[in-house]
Amino acid sequence: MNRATAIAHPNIALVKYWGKRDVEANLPAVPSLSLGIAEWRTETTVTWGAAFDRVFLAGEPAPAAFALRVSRHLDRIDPHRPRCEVETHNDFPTGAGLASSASGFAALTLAAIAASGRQATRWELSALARQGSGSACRSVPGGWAVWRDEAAVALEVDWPVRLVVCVVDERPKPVGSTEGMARSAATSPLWSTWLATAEGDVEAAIAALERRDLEALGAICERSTHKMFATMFTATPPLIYWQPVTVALLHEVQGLRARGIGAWATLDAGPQVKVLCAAADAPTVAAALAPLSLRTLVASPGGPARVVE
Ligand code: 2P0
Repeated sequence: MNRATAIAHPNIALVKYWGKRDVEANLPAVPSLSLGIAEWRTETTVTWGAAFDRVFLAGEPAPAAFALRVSRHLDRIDPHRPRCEVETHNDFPTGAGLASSASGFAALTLAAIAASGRQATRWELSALARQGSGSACRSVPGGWAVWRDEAAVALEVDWPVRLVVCVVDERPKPVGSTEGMARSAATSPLWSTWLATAEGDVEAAIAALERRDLEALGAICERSTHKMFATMFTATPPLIYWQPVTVALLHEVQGLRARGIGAWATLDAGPQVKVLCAAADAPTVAAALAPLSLRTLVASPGGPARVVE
């Protein structure tokens, strides 16, 4: 088979990845823990052996920078590869802090390995995906995933929580994550605290998951998020990914908690707010946040990346 299609879901970190201990190898400075999103996906087809290297994004020739990142990733998978054609499609906004590079590099890795006729373990696939984009390694196992160093592994936890995703601005972010985390690491006075406390957050999150303690998990999730943003706000020049409505949504989440509804917010390198809650509370949480958002989606845990044809 020299053509294969793979699907991967984006993931949202509850304990955040922000910073690299090795830029060249793309190894993380901190461990992270994430949850896949079943309702969104990237579908990628790779033809291994074509007249030219060509990359299509949503049916159109991809922008040059995007195509170059894809070609470089294929080179990593096989430095002696033939020219390849890649077609990729996201059913959610690209590059707006909604984890499109996570599902994108996970799907590309699986499709390319399958199209090239090679075999790889899930761990090897995750480690390869990481080299394309760090968070992509967590989209390979999907579900609840922990990424500590070279690759991410699944936590065997069946717990149908929900993430209410509030989209507030679909424009691409002004500063990409890779550049943003390098700036935080180089200039934020809070960086050493961020590094020193991350492992404790992951361990506490795993313990909360094991006892299905949503309140504890939610508190850790908000703490990790705000510590990450503290390193952004205190960078030089400061990184401000939030919009006014982002702050309004954070207040609304606190208001929900004050009314006894378990809801905890997280954000990525963008203005969108994602709210962790129990499945039974998701309609109430979504109804409270929808008036402030462009769109809301109630997301449930997504599975692993997989080859579909
Ligand atoms: C995360 N983010 O844990 C964190 C939280 C954004 C904020 O992973 O440089 O695109 O390609 O490894 O994976 C976004 O960063 O960065 C990200 P690279 P990536 O989800």
